[in-house]
Amino acid sequence: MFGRTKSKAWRKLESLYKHSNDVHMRDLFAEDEARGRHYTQQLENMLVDYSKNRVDDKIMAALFELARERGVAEKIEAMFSGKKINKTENRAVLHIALRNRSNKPIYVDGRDVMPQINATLEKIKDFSESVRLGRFVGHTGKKLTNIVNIGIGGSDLGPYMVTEALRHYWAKDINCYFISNIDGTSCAEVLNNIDPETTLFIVASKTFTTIETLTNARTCRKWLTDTLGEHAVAKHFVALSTNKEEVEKFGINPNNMFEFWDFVGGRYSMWSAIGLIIAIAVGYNNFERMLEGAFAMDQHFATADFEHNIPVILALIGIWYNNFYNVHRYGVIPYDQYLQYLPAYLQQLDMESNGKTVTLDNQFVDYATGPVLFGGAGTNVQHSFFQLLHQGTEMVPVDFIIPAISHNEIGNHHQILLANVLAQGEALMSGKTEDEAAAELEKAGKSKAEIARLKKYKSFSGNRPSNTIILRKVDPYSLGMLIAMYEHKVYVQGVIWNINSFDQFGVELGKKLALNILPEFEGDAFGVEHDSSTTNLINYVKQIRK
Ligand code: G6Q
Repeated sequence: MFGRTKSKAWRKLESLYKHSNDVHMRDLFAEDEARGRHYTQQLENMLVDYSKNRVDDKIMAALFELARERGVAEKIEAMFSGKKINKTENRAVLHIALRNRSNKPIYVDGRDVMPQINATLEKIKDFSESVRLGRFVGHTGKKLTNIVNIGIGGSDLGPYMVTEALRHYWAKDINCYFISNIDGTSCAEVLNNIDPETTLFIVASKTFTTIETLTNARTCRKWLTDTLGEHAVAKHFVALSTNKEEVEKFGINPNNMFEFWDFVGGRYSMWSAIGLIIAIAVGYNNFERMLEGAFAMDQHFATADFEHNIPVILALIGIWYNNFYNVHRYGVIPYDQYLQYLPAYLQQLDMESNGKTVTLDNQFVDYATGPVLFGGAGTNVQHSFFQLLHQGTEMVPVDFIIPAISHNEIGNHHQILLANVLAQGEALMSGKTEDEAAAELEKAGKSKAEIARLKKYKSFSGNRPSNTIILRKVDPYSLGMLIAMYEHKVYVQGVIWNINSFDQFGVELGKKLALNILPEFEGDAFGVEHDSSTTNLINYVKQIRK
Protein backbone atom coordinates (compact mmCIF):
# COMPACT_ATOMS: atom_id res chain seq x y z
CA MET A 1 0.00 0.00 0.00
CA PHE A 2 1.36 3.42 -0.76
CA GLY A 3 0.39 6.59 0.97
CA ARG A 4 1.25 5.97 4.55
CA THR A 5 3.98 3.50 3.65
CA LYS A 6 5.08 4.15 0.11
CA SER A 7 5.39 1.34 -2.37
CA LYS A 8 8.60 0.37 -4.15
CA ALA A 9 7.51 1.65 -7.55
CA TRP A 10 6.27 4.87 -5.99
CA ARG A 11 9.65 5.53 -4.40
CA LYS A 12 11.40 4.68 -7.64
CA LEU A 13 9.20 7.19 -9.47
CA GLU A 14 10.00 9.85 -6.87
CA SER A 15 13.67 9.40 -7.51
CA LEU A 16 13.19 9.33 -11.30
CA TYR A 17 11.21 12.55 -11.04
CA LYS A 18 14.18 14.34 -9.41
CA HIS A 19 16.30 13.60 -12.46
CA SER A 20 13.60 13.97 -15.11
CA ASN A 21 12.75 17.49 -14.09
CA ASP A 22 15.92 18.85 -15.74
CA VAL A 23 15.41 16.99 -18.99
CA HIS A 24 13.94 18.89 -21.93
CA MET A 25 11.68 16.95 -24.31
CA ARG A 26 13.53 18.56 -27.21
CA ASP A 27 16.60 16.60 -26.15
CA LEU A 28 14.58 13.40 -25.81
CA PHE A 29 13.39 13.83 -29.39
CA ALA A 30 16.94 14.61 -30.55
CA GLU A 31 18.28 11.47 -28.85
CA ASP A 32 15.70 9.12 -30.34
CA GLU A 33 14.68 9.81 -33.90
CA ALA A 34 11.88 7.28 -33.67
CA ARG A 35 10.49 8.67 -30.41
CA GLY A 36 7.21 9.66 -32.09
CA ARG A 37 6.55 6.11 -33.28
CA HIS A 38 8.06 4.57 -30.17
CA TYR A 39 5.47 6.23 -27.93
CA THR A 40 2.43 5.73 -30.11
CA GLN A 41 -0.33 3.15 -29.82
CA GLN A 42 -2.97 2.39 -32.36
CA LEU A 43 -6.25 0.62 -31.93
CA GLU A 44 -8.10 0.15 -35.20
CA ASN A 45 -8.64 3.68 -36.52
CA MET A 46 -7.62 5.45 -33.35
CA LEU A 47 -4.06 6.60 -32.88
CA VAL A 48 -2.68 7.85 -29.57
CA ASP A 49 0.68 9.59 -29.60
CA TYR A 50 2.04 10.13 -26.09
CA SER A 51 5.59 10.92 -27.13
CA LYS A 52 5.32 14.59 -26.16
CA ASN A 53 5.43 13.75 -22.48
CA ARG A 54 8.22 14.07 -19.97
CA VAL A 55 8.80 10.34 -19.89
CA ASP A 56 11.41 7.86 -21.04
CA ASP A 57 11.56 4.07 -21.00
CA LYS A 58 12.71 3.95 -17.38
CA ILE A 59 9.87 6.16 -16.21
CA MET A 60 7.30 4.22 -18.23
CA ALA A 61 8.65 0.94 -16.83
CA ALA A 62 8.33 2.25 -13.27
CA LEU A 63 4.80 3.46 -14.01
CA PHE A 64 3.85 0.02 -15.34
CA GLU A 65 5.39 -1.48 -12.22
CA LEU A 66 3.23 0.82 -10.13
CA ALA A 67 0.16 -0.41 -12.01
CA ARG A 68 1.17 -3.99 -11.31
CA GLU A 69 1.87 -3.27 -7.68
CA ARG A 70 -1.52 -1.65 -7.31
CA GLY A 71 -3.26 -4.70 -8.79
CA VAL A 72 -4.68 -2.88 -11.82
CA ALA A 73 -5.06 -6.13 -13.81
CA GLU A 74 -7.01 -7.77 -10.97
CA LYS A 75 -9.20 -4.68 -10.62
CA ILE A 76 -9.96 -4.67 -14.35
CA GLU A 77 -10.95 -8.30 -14.09
CA ALA A 78 -13.07 -7.50 -11.01
CA MET A 79 -15.01 -4.84 -12.94
CA PHE A 80 -15.57 -7.03 -16.00
CA SER A 81 -16.73 -9.98 -13.94
CA GLY A 82 -19.39 -8.03 -12.06
CA LYS A 83 -17.68 -7.86 -8.63
CA LYS A 84 -19.09 -5.21 -6.30
CA ILE A 85 -16.21 -2.78 -6.73
CA ASN A 86 -18.38 0.19 -5.75
CA LYS A 87 -17.70 -0.65 -2.11
CA THR A 88 -19.38 2.29 -0.40
CA GLU A 89 -22.66 1.54 -2.15
CA ASN A 90 -22.11 -2.22 -2.36
CA ARG A 91 -22.76 -2.29 -6.10
CA ALA A 92 -21.24 -3.84 -9.18
CA VAL A 93 -20.10 -1.37 -11.85
CA LEU A 94 -21.28 -2.64 -15.19
CA HIS A 95 -21.40 0.03 -17.86
CA ILE A 96 -19.25 -2.44 -19.81
CA ALA A 97 -22.18 -4.88 -19.74
CA LEU A 98 -24.40 -2.31 -21.47
CA ARG A 99 -22.21 -2.63 -24.55
CA ASN A 100 -21.15 -6.24 -24.16
CA ARG A 101 -21.60 -7.18 -27.80
CA SER A 102 -20.30 -10.70 -27.19
CA ASN A 103 -23.33 -11.25 -24.99
CA LYS A 104 -21.21 -13.47 -22.74
CA PRO A 105 -23.02 -13.76 -19.39
CA ILE A 106 -21.98 -11.38 -16.63
CA TYR A 107 -23.24 -12.37 -13.20
CA VAL A 108 -24.30 -10.16 -10.32
CA ASP A 109 -25.49 -12.00 -7.22
CA GLY A 110 -25.56 -15.19 -9.27
CA ARG A 111 -27.80 -13.72 -11.96
CA ASP A 112 -26.78 -13.01 -15.57
CA VAL A 113 -27.46 -9.31 -16.26
CA MET A 114 -27.37 -9.63 -20.04
CA PRO A 115 -31.01 -10.66 -20.66
CA GLN A 116 -32.38 -7.51 -18.97
CA ILE A 117 -29.81 -5.31 -20.73
CA ASN A 118 -30.74 -6.83 -24.09
CA ALA A 119 -34.43 -6.37 -23.35
CA THR A 120 -33.94 -2.64 -22.70
CA LEU A 121 -31.85 -2.31 -25.86
CA GLU A 122 -34.58 -4.06 -27.82
CA LYS A 123 -37.13 -1.66 -26.38
CA ILE A 124 -34.92 1.31 -27.31
CA LYS A 125 -34.63 -0.09 -30.82
CA ASP A 126 -38.38 -0.53 -31.27
CA PHE A 127 -39.31 2.78 -29.77
CA SER A 128 -36.66 4.88 -31.51
CA GLU A 129 -37.59 3.34 -34.87
CA SER A 130 -41.29 3.90 -34.22
CA VAL A 131 -40.71 7.56 -33.45
CA ARG A 132 -38.40 8.05 -36.43
CA LEU A 133 -40.79 6.32 -38.82
CA GLY A 134 -43.81 8.15 -37.44
CA ARG A 135 -45.46 4.98 -36.13
CA PHE A 136 -45.51 6.23 -32.54
CA VAL A 137 -47.17 9.61 -32.94
CA GLY A 138 -48.42 12.36 -30.67
CA HIS A 139 -51.91 12.64 -29.15
CA THR A 140 -53.28 14.46 -32.18
CA GLY A 141 -51.71 12.05 -34.66
CA LYS A 142 -48.76 14.24 -35.62
CA LYS A 143 -45.21 12.93 -35.97
CA LEU A 144 -42.99 13.62 -32.94
CA THR A 145 -40.14 15.70 -34.29
CA ASN A 146 -39.05 17.68 -31.21
CA ILE A 147 -37.33 15.43 -28.73
CA VAL A 148 -36.66 16.98 -25.33
CA ASN A 149 -34.42 15.25 -22.80
CA ILE A 150 -35.14 16.42 -19.24
CA GLY A 151 -32.34 15.33 -16.93
CA ILE A 152 -29.24 16.61 -15.17
CA GLY A 153 -25.68 15.47 -14.44
CA GLY A 154 -25.20 11.91 -15.65
CA SER A 155 -28.72 11.95 -17.08
CA ASP A 156 -27.87 14.90 -19.29
CA LEU A 157 -24.17 15.40 -20.02
CA GLY A 158 -23.55 12.08 -21.81
CA PRO A 159 -26.60 12.12 -24.09
CA TYR A 160 -26.12 15.85 -24.71
CA MET A 161 -22.45 15.49 -25.63
CA VAL A 162 -23.05 12.47 -27.87
CA THR A 163 -26.15 13.85 -29.57
CA GLU A 164 -24.23 17.01 -30.44
CA ALA A 165 -21.14 15.04 -31.48
CA LEU A 166 -23.26 12.99 -33.90
CA ARG A 167 -25.33 15.88 -35.23
CA HIS A 168 -24.19 14.98 -38.72
CA TYR A 169 -26.21 11.73 -38.37
CA TRP A 170 -29.48 13.28 -37.15
CA ALA A 171 -32.68 12.45 -39.03
CA LYS A 172 -33.43 15.52 -41.11
CA ASP A 173 -36.85 16.12 -39.57
CA ILE A 174 -35.85 15.65 -35.92
CA ASN A 175 -34.62 18.28 -33.50
CA CYS A 176 -33.19 17.53 -30.06
CA TYR A 177 -33.33 19.76 -27.00
CA PHE A 178 -31.97 19.39 -23.48
CA ILE A 179 -33.49 20.85 -20.33
CA SER A 180 -31.23 20.38 -17.33
CA ASN A 181 -30.86 23.50 -15.21
CA ILE A 182 -33.53 24.31 -12.63
CA ASP A 183 -33.25 27.90 -13.84
CA GLY A 184 -36.65 28.54 -15.46
CA THR A 185 -34.81 29.94 -18.45
CA SER A 186 -33.73 26.42 -19.35
CA CYS A 187 -37.40 25.36 -19.73
CA ALA A 188 -38.64 28.63 -21.17
CA GLU A 189 -36.10 28.83 -23.97
CA VAL A 190 -36.97 25.32 -25.16
CA LEU A 191 -40.74 25.51 -24.70
CA ASN A 192 -40.93 28.85 -26.52
CA ASN A 193 -39.58 27.18 -29.64
CA ILE A 194 -41.57 23.97 -29.89
CA ASP A 195 -45.12 22.82 -30.49
CA PRO A 196 -46.73 20.46 -27.93
CA GLU A 197 -48.37 18.37 -30.66
CA THR A 198 -44.99 17.37 -32.11
CA THR A 199 -42.98 17.11 -28.89
CA LEU A 200 -41.76 14.05 -27.02
CA PHE A 201 -40.42 14.58 -23.51
CA ILE A 202 -37.93 12.07 -22.17
CA VAL A 203 -37.66 12.34 -18.39
CA ALA A 204 -34.24 10.91 -17.59
CA SER A 205 -33.56 10.30 -13.93
CA LYS A 206 -31.99 7.25 -12.35
CA THR A 207 -33.53 7.95 -8.96
CA PHE A 208 -36.54 9.92 -10.21
CA THR A 209 -36.20 12.12 -7.13
CA THR A 210 -33.85 14.83 -8.42
CA ILE A 211 -35.47 18.19 -7.71
CA GLU A 212 -34.26 19.90 -10.88
CA THR A 213 -35.46 17.15 -13.19
CA LEU A 214 -38.80 16.62 -11.49
CA THR A 215 -39.52 20.36 -11.33
CA ASN A 216 -38.63 20.77 -15.00
CA ALA A 217 -40.68 17.70 -15.90
CA ARG A 218 -43.73 19.02 -14.01
CA THR A 219 -43.45 22.36 -15.77
CA CYS A 220 -43.25 20.64 -19.15
CA ARG A 221 -46.14 18.35 -18.26
CA LYS A 222 -48.32 21.32 -17.35
CA TRP A 223 -47.32 23.12 -20.54
CA LEU A 224 -48.37 20.09 -22.54
CA THR A 225 -51.62 19.27 -20.72
CA ASP A 226 -52.74 22.93 -20.71
CA THR A 227 -53.01 22.62 -24.48
CA LEU A 228 -53.62 18.93 -25.17
CA GLY A 229 -55.24 17.69 -21.94
CA GLU A 230 -54.28 14.98 -19.42
CA HIS A 231 -54.78 12.13 -21.87
CA ALA A 232 -51.95 13.42 -24.02
CA VAL A 233 -49.31 12.50 -21.42
CA ALA A 234 -49.14 8.85 -22.54
CA LYS A 235 -48.16 9.91 -26.06
CA HIS A 236 -45.74 12.67 -25.12
CA PHE A 237 -43.87 11.52 -22.01
CA VAL A 238 -41.50 8.62 -21.46
CA ALA A 239 -39.25 7.95 -18.48
CA LEU A 240 -35.74 6.51 -18.17
CA SER A 241 -35.21 5.33 -14.63
CA THR A 242 -34.43 2.65 -12.10
CA ASN A 243 -37.38 3.74 -9.94
CA LYS A 244 -40.67 2.40 -11.28
CA GLU A 245 -42.65 3.52 -8.25
CA GLU A 246 -41.67 7.18 -8.57
CA VAL A 247 -42.22 7.09 -12.33
CA GLU A 248 -45.79 5.92 -11.75
CA LYS A 249 -46.32 8.50 -9.02
CA PHE A 250 -45.25 11.19 -11.45
CA GLY A 251 -47.96 9.99 -13.83
CA ILE A 252 -45.97 8.21 -16.50
CA ASN A 253 -47.26 4.80 -17.50
CA PRO A 254 -44.63 2.11 -16.67
CA ASN A 255 -45.07 0.83 -20.25
CA ASN A 256 -43.46 4.09 -21.27
CA MET A 257 -40.52 3.51 -18.95
CA PHE A 258 -37.07 2.34 -20.07
CA GLU A 259 -35.40 0.58 -17.23
CA PHE A 260 -31.82 0.53 -16.03
CA TRP A 261 -30.21 -0.74 -12.87
CA ASP A 262 -28.18 0.25 -9.84
CA PHE A 263 -25.05 -1.33 -11.33
CA VAL A 264 -25.01 1.53 -13.85
CA GLY A 265 -23.68 4.80 -12.42
CA GLY A 266 -25.31 8.02 -13.64
CA ARG A 267 -22.21 9.32 -15.42
CA TYR A 268 -21.73 5.91 -17.06
CA SER A 269 -25.31 5.46 -18.19
CA MET A 270 -25.56 6.79 -21.76
CA TRP A 271 -24.98 3.30 -23.21
CA SER A 272 -28.49 2.13 -22.46
CA ALA A 273 -31.81 3.72 -21.49
CA ILE A 274 -30.25 7.14 -20.85
CA GLY A 275 -29.09 7.08 -24.47
CA LEU A 276 -32.65 6.95 -25.83
CA ILE A 277 -32.47 10.45 -27.32
CA ILE A 278 -29.27 9.47 -29.13
CA ALA A 279 -30.98 6.47 -30.71
CA ILE A 280 -33.95 8.60 -31.79
CA ALA A 281 -31.72 11.31 -33.23
CA VAL A 282 -29.19 9.17 -35.11
CA GLY A 283 -31.06 5.88 -35.50
CA TYR A 284 -30.63 2.65 -33.57
CA ASN A 285 -28.02 1.29 -36.00
CA ASN A 286 -25.75 4.20 -35.28
CA PHE A 287 -26.42 3.88 -31.56
CA GLU A 288 -25.37 0.26 -31.84
CA ARG A 289 -22.22 1.27 -33.74
CA MET A 290 -21.34 3.45 -30.76
CA LEU A 291 -21.78 0.45 -28.44
CA GLU A 292 -19.56 -1.60 -30.76
CA GLY A 293 -16.83 1.05 -30.65
CA ALA A 294 -16.97 1.09 -26.86
CA PHE A 295 -16.90 -2.71 -26.81
CA ALA A 296 -13.75 -2.71 -28.98
CA MET A 297 -12.09 -0.41 -26.43
CA ASP A 298 -13.36 -2.59 -23.57
CA GLN A 299 -11.81 -5.67 -25.15
CA HIS A 300 -8.54 -3.84 -25.68
CA PHE A 301 -8.54 -2.57 -22.09
CA ALA A 302 -9.34 -5.98 -20.64
CA THR A 303 -6.80 -7.94 -22.69
CA ALA A 304 -3.87 -5.78 -23.88
CA ASP A 305 -0.73 -5.85 -21.77
CA PHE A 306 -0.07 -2.61 -19.93
CA GLU A 307 2.74 -1.59 -22.31
CA HIS A 308 0.22 -1.45 -25.18
CA ASN A 309 -2.91 -0.61 -23.25
CA ILE A 310 -4.14 2.85 -24.21
CA PRO A 311 -6.31 3.65 -21.15
CA VAL A 312 -3.61 2.29 -18.82
CA ILE A 313 -0.87 4.34 -20.50
CA LEU A 314 -2.91 7.54 -20.41
CA ALA A 315 -3.84 6.92 -16.79
CA LEU A 316 -0.21 6.38 -15.76
CA ILE A 317 0.99 9.49 -17.55
CA GLY A 318 -1.72 11.42 -15.70
CA ILE A 319 -0.49 9.93 -12.41
CA TRP A 320 3.08 10.94 -13.30
CA TYR A 321 2.13 14.62 -13.50
CA ASN A 322 -0.46 14.58 -10.74
CA ASN A 323 1.56 12.81 -8.07
CA PHE A 324 5.21 13.46 -8.96
CA TYR A 325 5.15 16.83 -10.71
CA ASN A 326 2.33 17.97 -8.42
CA VAL A 327 0.42 19.26 -11.42
CA HIS A 328 -3.23 18.80 -10.53
CA ARG A 329 -4.92 19.96 -13.71
CA TYR A 330 -5.22 18.98 -17.32
CA GLY A 331 -6.90 20.20 -20.46
CA VAL A 332 -8.86 18.32 -23.09
CA ILE A 333 -8.99 20.14 -26.39
CA PRO A 334 -11.01 18.54 -29.19
CA TYR A 335 -10.25 20.10 -32.53
CA ASP A 336 -13.70 19.39 -33.83
CA GLN A 337 -16.78 21.52 -33.45
CA TYR A 338 -19.00 18.45 -33.02
CA LEU A 339 -16.97 17.50 -29.94
CA GLN A 340 -17.36 20.87 -28.27
CA TYR A 341 -19.20 19.42 -25.26
CA LEU A 342 -16.70 16.62 -24.68
CA PRO A 343 -14.73 18.58 -22.04
CA ALA A 344 -17.92 19.30 -20.04
CA TYR A 345 -18.83 15.61 -20.17
CA LEU A 346 -15.32 14.54 -19.18
CA GLN A 347 -15.33 17.03 -16.34
CA GLN A 348 -18.09 15.04 -14.69
CA LEU A 349 -16.61 11.68 -15.62
CA ASP A 350 -13.21 12.49 -14.20
CA MET A 351 -13.88 14.94 -11.38
CA GLU A 352 -16.96 13.22 -9.97
CA SER A 353 -15.27 9.84 -10.16
CA ASN A 354 -11.89 10.72 -8.73
CA GLY A 355 -12.54 13.83 -6.65
CA LYS A 356 -12.20 11.77 -3.47
CA THR A 357 -10.22 11.93 -0.24
CA VAL A 358 -10.92 8.62 1.49
CA THR A 359 -9.31 5.35 0.40
CA LEU A 360 -11.05 2.04 -0.03
CA ASP A 361 -9.41 1.11 3.29
CA ASN A 362 -11.29 3.91 5.01
CA GLN A 363 -8.26 6.20 5.49
CA PHE A 364 -7.74 9.78 4.40
CA VAL A 365 -5.37 9.91 1.45
CA ASP A 366 -2.00 11.59 1.93
CA TYR A 367 -1.42 12.09 -1.79
CA ALA A 368 -3.28 13.96 -4.50
CA THR A 369 -6.19 12.28 -6.27
CA GLY A 370 -8.26 13.53 -9.21
CA PRO A 371 -7.05 16.61 -11.07
CA VAL A 372 -9.09 19.56 -12.27
CA LEU A 373 -10.13 19.07 -15.89
CA PHE A 374 -11.04 21.87 -18.24
CA GLY A 375 -11.11 22.42 -21.96
CA GLY A 376 -12.94 23.62 -25.03
CA ALA A 377 -12.93 23.28 -28.79
CA GLY A 378 -9.89 24.25 -30.78
CA THR A 379 -9.08 26.51 -32.50
CA ASN A 380 -11.40 28.75 -30.43
CA VAL A 381 -9.57 28.15 -27.18
CA GLN A 382 -6.24 29.03 -28.79
CA HIS A 383 -7.63 32.56 -28.62
CA SER A 384 -8.62 32.30 -24.98
CA PHE A 385 -6.57 30.26 -22.50
CA PHE A 386 -3.70 29.01 -24.65
CA GLN A 387 -1.53 31.99 -23.74
CA LEU A 388 -1.24 30.53 -20.25
CA LEU A 389 -0.53 27.07 -21.61
CA HIS A 390 2.41 28.44 -23.60
CA GLN A 391 3.88 31.10 -21.34
CA GLY A 392 2.18 30.89 -17.95
CA THR A 393 3.99 29.71 -14.83
CA GLU A 394 1.71 26.66 -14.57
CA MET A 395 2.41 23.53 -16.55
CA VAL A 396 -0.85 22.12 -17.93
CA PRO A 397 -0.78 18.71 -19.63
CA VAL A 398 -3.16 18.59 -22.57
CA ASP A 399 -5.01 15.97 -24.61
CA PHE A 400 -5.52 17.05 -28.19
CA ILE A 401 -8.20 15.18 -30.13
CA ILE A 402 -8.79 15.52 -33.87
CA PRO A 403 -10.39 13.51 -36.68
CA ALA A 404 -8.25 12.99 -39.78
CA ILE A 405 -11.32 13.56 -41.94
CA SER A 406 -14.03 16.11 -41.24
CA HIS A 407 -17.73 15.61 -41.95
CA ASN A 408 -17.53 19.04 -43.49
CA GLU A 409 -14.55 19.13 -45.82
CA ILE A 410 -15.13 22.64 -47.09
CA GLY A 411 -12.26 24.31 -48.95
CA ASN A 412 -9.11 24.02 -46.86
CA HIS A 413 -10.81 24.43 -43.45
CA HIS A 414 -9.83 21.01 -42.21
CA GLN A 415 -6.23 21.30 -43.37
CA ILE A 416 -5.97 24.55 -41.40
CA LEU A 417 -7.52 22.87 -38.36
CA LEU A 418 -5.10 19.93 -38.61
CA ALA A 419 -2.15 22.24 -39.01
CA ASN A 420 -3.21 24.17 -35.93
CA VAL A 421 -3.53 21.21 -33.59
CA LEU A 422 -0.22 19.70 -34.62
CA ALA A 423 1.52 23.05 -34.42
CA GLN A 424 0.24 23.59 -30.90
CA GLY A 425 1.57 20.25 -29.70
CA GLU A 426 4.89 20.89 -31.36
CA ALA A 427 5.22 24.39 -29.94
CA LEU A 428 4.26 23.33 -26.42
CA MET A 429 6.86 20.60 -26.57
CA SER A 430 9.78 22.36 -28.22
CA GLY A 431 9.29 25.97 -27.11
CA LYS A 432 11.58 28.71 -28.40
CA THR A 433 14.83 29.77 -26.76
CA GLU A 434 15.82 33.41 -26.32
CA ASP A 435 18.44 32.97 -29.02
CA GLU A 436 15.89 31.63 -31.45
CA ALA A 437 13.57 34.49 -30.60
CA ALA A 438 16.43 36.96 -31.13
CA ALA A 439 17.28 35.43 -34.52
CA GLU A 440 13.65 35.76 -35.61
CA LEU A 441 13.53 39.38 -34.53
CA GLU A 442 16.74 40.10 -36.37
CA LYS A 443 15.32 38.53 -39.51
CA ALA A 444 12.29 40.78 -39.15
CA GLY A 445 14.66 43.77 -39.22
CA LYS A 446 14.47 44.78 -35.57
CA SER A 447 17.24 46.90 -34.06
CA LYS A 448 19.67 45.45 -31.52
CA ALA A 449 18.02 47.43 -28.75
CA GLU A 450 14.59 46.18 -29.72
CA ILE A 451 15.82 42.61 -29.89
CA ALA A 452 17.29 42.89 -26.41
CA ARG A 453 14.06 44.36 -25.11
CA LEU A 454 11.73 41.81 -26.74
CA LYS A 455 13.53 38.47 -26.85
CA LYS A 456 12.44 37.29 -23.39
CA TYR A 457 8.80 38.07 -24.08
CA LYS A 458 9.02 36.23 -27.38
CA SER A 459 10.65 33.12 -25.95
CA PHE A 460 8.84 29.95 -24.81
CA SER A 461 10.16 27.49 -22.27
CA GLY A 462 8.52 24.52 -24.02
CA ASN A 463 8.78 21.11 -22.36
CA ARG A 464 5.02 21.27 -21.90
CA PRO A 465 3.32 17.90 -22.32
CA SER A 466 0.50 16.79 -24.56
CA ASN A 467 -1.10 13.62 -25.93
CA THR A 468 -2.46 13.64 -29.46
CA ILE A 469 -5.42 11.41 -30.24
CA ILE A 470 -6.37 11.03 -33.88
CA LEU A 471 -9.68 9.50 -34.95
CA ARG A 472 -10.45 8.71 -38.55
CA LYS A 473 -13.73 10.60 -38.37
CA VAL A 474 -16.12 11.59 -35.60
CA ASP A 475 -18.47 8.70 -36.28
CA PRO A 476 -20.52 6.66 -33.78
CA TYR A 477 -17.94 3.87 -33.60
CA SER A 478 -14.93 6.13 -32.96
CA LEU A 479 -16.90 8.16 -30.46
CA GLY A 480 -17.77 4.99 -28.55
CA MET A 481 -14.11 4.06 -28.47
CA LEU A 482 -13.05 7.50 -27.33
CA ILE A 483 -15.53 7.72 -24.46
CA ALA A 484 -14.78 4.20 -23.26
CA MET A 485 -11.08 5.04 -23.36
CA TYR A 486 -11.61 7.93 -20.94
CA GLU A 487 -13.92 5.89 -18.70
CA HIS A 488 -11.23 3.24 -18.31
CA LYS A 489 -8.45 5.77 -17.87
CA VAL A 490 -10.38 7.28 -14.95
CA TYR A 491 -10.93 3.83 -13.44
CA VAL A 492 -7.23 2.91 -13.60
CA GLN A 493 -6.32 6.14 -11.85
CA GLY A 494 -8.92 5.46 -9.16
CA VAL A 495 -7.42 2.00 -8.65
CA ILE A 496 -3.94 3.44 -8.28
CA TRP A 497 -5.18 6.01 -5.80
CA ASN A 498 -7.10 3.26 -4.01
CA ILE A 499 -10.34 5.24 -4.06
CA ASN A 500 -13.89 4.41 -5.11
CA SER A 501 -14.45 6.07 -8.50
CA PHE A 502 -18.12 5.15 -8.50
CA ASP A 503 -19.79 6.98 -5.65
CA GLN A 504 -20.58 10.72 -5.44
CA PHE A 505 -21.51 11.76 -1.92
CA GLY A 506 -20.44 15.32 -2.71
CA VAL A 507 -23.15 15.56 -5.37
CA GLU A 508 -25.73 14.09 -3.05
CA LEU A 509 -24.85 16.72 -0.43
CA GLY A 510 -25.68 19.41 -2.99
CA LYS A 511 -29.06 17.78 -3.59
CA LYS A 512 -29.93 18.14 0.11
CA LEU A 513 -28.37 21.51 0.97
CA ALA A 514 -30.72 23.68 -1.05
CA LEU A 515 -33.71 22.15 0.71
CA ASN A 516 -32.59 23.91 3.94
CA ILE A 517 -32.81 27.32 2.31
CA LEU A 518 -35.74 26.82 -0.06
CA PRO A 519 -38.39 27.47 2.65
CA GLU A 520 -36.88 30.95 3.18
CA PHE A 521 -37.86 31.88 -0.36
CA GLU A 522 -41.17 30.07 -0.38
CA GLY A 523 -42.27 32.02 2.68
CA ASP A 524 -42.60 29.16 5.16
CA ALA A 525 -39.18 29.19 6.83
CA PHE A 526 -39.30 27.77 10.30
CA GLY A 527 -36.27 29.35 11.96
CA VAL A 528 -33.41 27.43 10.34
CA GLU A 529 -30.13 28.99 11.51
CA HIS A 530 -27.60 30.04 8.88
CA ASP A 531 -24.24 31.76 9.11
CA SER A 532 -24.44 35.57 9.03
CA SER A 533 -23.29 35.81 5.42
CA THR A 534 -26.00 33.43 4.22
CA THR A 535 -28.64 35.20 6.33
CA ASN A 536 -27.64 38.59 4.90
CA LEU A 537 -27.74 37.25 1.36
CA ILE A 538 -31.16 35.68 1.89
CA ASN A 539 -32.54 38.92 3.31
CA TYR A 540 -31.03 41.01 0.54
CA VAL A 541 -32.60 38.89 -2.22
CA LYS A 542 -35.94 38.70 -0.39
CA GLN A 543 -36.01 42.49 -0.15
CA ILE A 544 -35.51 42.81 -3.91
CA ARG A 545 -38.07 40.14 -4.78
CA LYS A 546 -40.78 41.61 -2.52
C1 G6Q B 1 -23.69 10.72 -11.80
C2 G6Q B 1 -24.27 11.33 -10.63
C3 G6Q B 1 -25.16 12.50 -10.93
C4 G6Q B 1 -26.56 12.11 -11.38
C5 G6Q B 1 -27.46 13.32 -11.33
C6 G6Q B 1 -28.87 13.03 -11.76
O1 G6Q B 1 -22.92 9.78 -11.76
O2 G6Q B 1 -24.87 10.39 -9.83
O3 G6Q B 1 -24.63 13.38 -11.87
O4 G6Q B 1 -26.53 11.57 -12.65
O5 G6Q B 1 -27.44 13.85 -10.05
O6 G6Q B 1 -29.42 12.02 -10.97
P1 G6Q B 1 -30.70 11.27 -11.41
O7 G6Q B 1 -30.43 10.58 -12.70
O8 G6Q B 1 -31.03 10.32 -10.31
O9 G6Q B 1 -31.77 12.32 -11.60
